[in-house]
Amino acid sequence: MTTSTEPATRLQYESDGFTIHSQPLLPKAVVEAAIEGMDAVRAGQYETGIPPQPSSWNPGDDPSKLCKIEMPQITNRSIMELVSHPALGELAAAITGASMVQVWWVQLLYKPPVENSKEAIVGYHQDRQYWNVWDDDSELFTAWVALSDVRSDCGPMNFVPGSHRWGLLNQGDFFQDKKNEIQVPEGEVWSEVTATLPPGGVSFHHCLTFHGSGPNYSSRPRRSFAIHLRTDKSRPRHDPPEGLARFIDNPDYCPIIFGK
Ligand SMILES: O=C(O)CCC(=O)C(=O)O
Repeated sequence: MTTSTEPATRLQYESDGFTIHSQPLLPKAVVEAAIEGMDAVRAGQYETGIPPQPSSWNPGDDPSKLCKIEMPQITNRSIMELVSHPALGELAAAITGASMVQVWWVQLLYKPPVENSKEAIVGYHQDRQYWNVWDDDSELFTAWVALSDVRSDCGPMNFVPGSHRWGLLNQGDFFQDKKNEIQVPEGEVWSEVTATLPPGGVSFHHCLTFHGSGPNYSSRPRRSFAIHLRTDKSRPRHDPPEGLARFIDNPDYCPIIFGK
């Protein structure tokens, strides 16, 4: 895909550490099928016969908690179709200038409305603090695809512009709000940009960009997939790859969505 917005999008990603594609990128039918897939996985129905990877939320768990299920694409074909959609690969490559883009891990995220819970938040963190299985300087980033209309009242993600240049601070926590403990480097400023997205819209963020999200005050669930991507400029720390990188040699789990 070549659009006139590409250079601006790449520049924004490089300068801010994220970019928000607020027009639907993925076709409605793909999104709707993936919503059905999401509901099936949440109910413990595994179309391929393969369960997801061990997760912090399992079918039958408290519906008021943030539902985070690891590697849902291996259990459901419609989810695999969404995460491996060529439009995603092409935009990811345009943003990074990469010659290869691979999906290496996926998380299903379902944030219930606040009437059920105030605990369903994502604390500010840098993804890289959880990704030590990759060599330093590996090019790693995330495509966050909305399946529902993620408006400002739905607990959308917030990004801290420029924080991808602060290095790995190893502060913050996905599961708890520790924002007040994060020490902003001298001379830098903490500001937040909210990523509202329509169904099928996508944001991309660098692995060092601080991000988090608050409660969902709307009456609808916030539905999304965090699709963790790598480029040709990345290398696992171990041989064979370990931890979250352990499936990268299996294209049925980790499809290459751009290049070879
Ligand atoms: O869904 C959220 O609010 C945060 C997701 C996240 O941390 C990520 O995509 O890296």
